Formats: sequence, structure tokens, C-alpha cells
Amino acid sequence: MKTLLTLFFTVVCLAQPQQVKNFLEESKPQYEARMKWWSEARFGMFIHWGLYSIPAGEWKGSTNHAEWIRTTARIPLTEYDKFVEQFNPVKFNPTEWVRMAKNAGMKYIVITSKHHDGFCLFDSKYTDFDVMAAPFKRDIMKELADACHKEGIKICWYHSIMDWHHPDYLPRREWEKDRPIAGAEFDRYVHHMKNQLKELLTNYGEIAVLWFDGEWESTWNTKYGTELYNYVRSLQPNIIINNRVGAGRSGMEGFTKAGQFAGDFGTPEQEIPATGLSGVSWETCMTMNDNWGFNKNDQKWKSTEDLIQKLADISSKGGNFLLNVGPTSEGVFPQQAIERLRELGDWMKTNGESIYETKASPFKDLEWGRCTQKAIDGGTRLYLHVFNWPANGKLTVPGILNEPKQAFLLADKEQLHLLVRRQEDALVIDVPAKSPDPINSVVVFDVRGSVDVTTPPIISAKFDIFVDRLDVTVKSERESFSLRYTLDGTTPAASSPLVTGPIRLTSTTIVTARCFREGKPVSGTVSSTFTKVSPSPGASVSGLENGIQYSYYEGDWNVLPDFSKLTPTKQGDIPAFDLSPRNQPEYFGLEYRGFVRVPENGVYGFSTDSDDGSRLYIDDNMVVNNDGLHGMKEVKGAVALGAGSHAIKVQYFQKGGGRELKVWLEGVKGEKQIIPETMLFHQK
Ligand code: FHN
Repeated sequence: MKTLLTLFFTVVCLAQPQQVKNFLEESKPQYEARMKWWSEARFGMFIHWGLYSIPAGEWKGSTNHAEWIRTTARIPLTEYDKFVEQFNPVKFNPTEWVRMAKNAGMKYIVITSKHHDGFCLFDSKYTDFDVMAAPFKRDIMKELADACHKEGIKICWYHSIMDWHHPDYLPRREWEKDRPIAGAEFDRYVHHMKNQLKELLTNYGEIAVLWFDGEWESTWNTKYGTELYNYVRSLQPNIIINNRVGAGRSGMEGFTKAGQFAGDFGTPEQEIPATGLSGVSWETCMTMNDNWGFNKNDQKWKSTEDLIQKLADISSKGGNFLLNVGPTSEGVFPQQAIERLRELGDWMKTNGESIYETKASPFKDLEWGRCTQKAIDGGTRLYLHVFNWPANGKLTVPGILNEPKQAFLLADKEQLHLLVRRQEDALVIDVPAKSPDPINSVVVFDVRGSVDVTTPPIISAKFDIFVDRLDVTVKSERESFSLRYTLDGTTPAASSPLVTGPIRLTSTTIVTARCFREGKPVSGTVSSTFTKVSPSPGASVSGLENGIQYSYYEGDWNVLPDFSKLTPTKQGDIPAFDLSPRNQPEYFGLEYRGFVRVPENGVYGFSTDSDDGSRLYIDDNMVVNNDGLHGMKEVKGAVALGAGSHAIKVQYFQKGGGRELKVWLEGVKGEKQIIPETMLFHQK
């Protein structure tokens, strides 16, 4: 894709006099060399700090705000600007912050040079809305950069493209009727942003990453993004830039949409992808509690156990973990964050080598934990991250064809060798009765050669429920293996039936499958249960009219609220599921109720594809749970229905950024469509 963009950029450059190097022409080896330190680092600290730490999440009685408070509390600019004269974080000690990050095992720090509110934590000659206008009068970015350079930690800037303060930034917030757009010129804002980026990239030494954000509004696009990417690289050629520089990010799941401009790495937010993506650099950013900016009432702190296991999970998928701290208005980290950083550091001091410079796991799934790996002389070193220590002292590593070399506990300074035996497809390691670490014990396991793992077969069918019969397929990624299966939940053996095609079920069945080679099992097993069900009868309702009823709500949520406890802003009916009732682009919710009429008995697939969260119920049973803050994401479910009308309820909420809702139906014959008006009814 970069080739296409290179062509695009070349044409653009030809059309313009100035000569700016096209960094998109970078070769794969050059890209990998530039990304090397970052890929090996695996673990960084995110810091969200600014004026919003003063209200600390609270405004006129509501306490669920944070760095978005100017928008979520609809604070007029003149009122918000007053925070400048209060910003005096006298306890700020950059060396203390950097050492807490370093001691936690973090290799880089990404701090908000400017968040969406437009306030600059650095001394900028292009604005008075900066830290030098505050009583503090110290260039925070300078002090932090110096401390990072001194302590050997990479310093990186988060910089928001969206700017709720600069008069030339568009669009305005819809509720800001007092800020006319007359005279505003977006290109002049882009020029201003580039001037400030030049300050940030020439006055503070080597900057390792530019972490853009706030790129989702209609005024930003790929052209701006590719130009900005090259501009930043022209100032610091080795800098790394995330995929939010462009306009191609797919919401909170953070990866770049196919064919779109990618920047250098994907940015899943508040979530960890189900699997890694080979050849794709990505970093999950996550809060330690529920907020990025400091919220004094937010006590939903993730446990240290959760954070350590998330770090292992992310590393096992080949990603980086950017863990956030929101400092207070005094310039200190919340005590709960300090404690977690210290405990993370204790674990990293013993186990850091199982994270740093490792590659993704060769296993699809390990029931006891995760795995990371790195090449060693003559073989591969596997780091087995054991969350659930085996009570029987037998740690089973399934589907591995390599010859073992040695195994020992990473925490054991003596590196006492553990006994390893082959048991069919698996290598079984005898481990001590007591785990070395209650959260994540790492077993080092060296094997000869590059790792050769066989993942179990994949069992699939249209749905996991059926009315009369169901065809189940069993496939393996490696053609050379023969697949054997059982239908009674037992483990397939060499004498079990061979998979020769779809397996037809006519009753509830557990299908278990396994790979074999030359009569010997070479993978672990996999099982799936398929349930025979009776279709629920259609409702006996009369007086149905086309369309569905909606209730529209306004509010700020991170998950779907209990709409039954809220008062709707308005109600009515509409032909089909859409967002037309909304009064504003953000901070609203909808609940739709009605009936869906299906033509015949059978299993129907329903799905919602939404940004942000949604749920779908049929006959008051939840069929789809797609809740949460995320970009466009489709979640499917299935239900057996008799011909006729069935109650349908869909719930949806939108916080900020992209917004969309699609409600799909997959019929008995496999036809998938957005539920049409002709299938939707309501009782007047
Ligand atoms: O709107 C911002 C939010 O305040 C925070 O900075 C996160 C962190 O990545 N990014 C945006 C939400 O996606």
C-alpha cells in the first residue's frame, strides 16, 4: 500500500515547488531498522496531563469527566481558560517520574504535549495558551525530555490534531454557539500545528515517537496525514509515528483499514486484539483505572495481577503495551499508580527478559497462560508465562514437534534443569509443586531448531445451534496431516474416524478433533459443542404497523446504560434501525423496540456492527452483546425462530469520535442483509 501512497505523494510533490523527501519510499529493512528499539522495548508509559487535572473530573456536581471535561461538561472557552492561572504543579519532579517508569520496566514515555483542549505543556512562541502563561512558568516537556535523556529512557510526544482552542481549527463543538467559524481557516491551523511540531522536534533533543491523536474529524484526511508524516520525519528522520497521523484508523480496535495510509504502527485502545497480526507493528494503549486524565473519584484501578498478565498477553501477540498514568494538578502520580508501577517493576526485574526483544507466541492457545519466544544459538528459547500453575506438577506444551534442549524456572538463579518428556504431540515439563510467582511464573524452555508447532484443527459450522441437522467442517492449516475426530467428547486416537468431508449432526454433539501424521498425534485436541434446539414460536400479536419505535437519550457513558432508569429526550417511530433521531453527534443513546417478522422456521443469525457499543435482544433474550467503547466492530449471535413475528430490541450508545450502527440478519438460506423495513413492525 505504501507504493500507491508513494505514487500519490510523488504526484503531489511534483505539483508543488517545495522539495520534501518522501519517507514513504522507505524499504522494509529500513523500516524494520527504525522500528527495532521500539519492537524490542515492548513496554512504555503514557502520561495524560494538563489543565484538566485541576477539576480532576468534577464539574458542577458531576464526577465522570477527565481530559475531555471542556467538551463533556460543555465549559465555555473563557471559563476553561481560567484554569491557566491555576496551573502550578509545584510537586512536579521529572526525574522522579522517569525513574518510576524506568523501575517499572518501561523503556519509553509518551506524554501529552498538547491534548484536545489545545493547552501546550511546552514553551511555544506560537501561542499564549501554554505552560509559560501559567504560574508554573516551566517548560514541562523540556524538563521531562532532559530527565529521559539522562536516565536512558526514550521521550515521545502525544500531540492532538483536534484542537478545541485554536480559532482556525474546525469543526467547532456543536454546542459552542458562541464561537463563530467566520474567518476560520483550517489550513492556517495545520500550518500552526506544524510550527509547534517544529518546536517540539527541534528544541528537545531526540524524540523517539510522535503519537498523534484526534484525527477522526471530517476536516482531517489522508492528504494532510501523509504530508504531516513526511514533515515530521523531515525534522527527525528516525522518529516513529503512529497510525493516527492519517485518517485510516478503524476506531478503537486501532488497526489501519485495508488500503489506507498506515503510519508506522497500529493503536488498539483499551483493548487487546484476539491475536497478533504477523508483520504488523501495534501497541495497545490502556488506562490504569477508567480515565486517561486524572479523575479524583475514579477508583476502578486494574489490579497489578491484571496488568502483569495483560503485558504478557500483549507481548505474546507481538504487541507493545502503553500503560497510562494521569498525574494530579500538583504534579504527582496517584498513589494507586505508584503502587502498581512498583509491583510491575518487581515482576519485571525477575522476568523482563521474557518480555523484551521477544517475538509472538507460536501457539494459538495455551490453557495455562501465554508464550513469548526469541532465537538462540541452535534453537529457540520459549518463555512459558504460566498464570495457572499445574496442580499435578505437569506443564503440558501441546503440539510441539521440536526436540527439547533444557527447561528451568526463570526465577531460579541456579537454573536447575526440569525434567522434560514427550507425550504424544506434547512435551511435558515436571515443575515444582509451588509456583515461583503467584501472578505469572515464567518457565524457560529451549528447543532445537526453529519452533515447529502444530495447532489443533479448526472446527466450524454456520452456527453452534441447529433445528434439524447441521454440517460441521474440520480443517487444519497444514495439509500434510490427517484429521481424526470423535463425537462423544473423548480424545481422538489413531483408530478414530478420519475426517473426509463435512460431518453431519442430527442431535446435540461434542465434536473433538486432532491432527495425526504417520498414525501418531501431532497436535493438541480441540472440541466444539453443537446443540439441537426447538424454534421459539412467533408472537401472537395484532395491529402491527411498519417501522420500529425508538427512545432517544443524551448522556456520557463508557458502556450501555440501563435505559429503563433514564428519561428519554424524545420518542417516536422510524422505518428501520438508524441514528436519524439523534440531536447531536456525540453523547447520545438509542433504544429501539418492535417486531421482526421471519418467513420460516430455522436458525437466524443477527449481528450489530457499531461504533460505539450496542446490544440486540430477540424475545427478550440477548443474542448480541457488542457493548463498550470501540470503533466499528461486528458481533454476531444466533437464535432458532419459528415463522412469524418476534420481539426485537436494539440498544446503542455513542460517546465521541466515529458513530454508526448497522443491524444485520442472516436468513435460514444464508442470505445476509441489513434488516429491511419490510421485516420490521411495531404495535401502535
Ligand atoms: O480522545 C482521546 C482520549 O482523550 C485519549 O487521549 C485517548 C488515548 O489514546 N485517545 C483519544 C480517544 O481515542
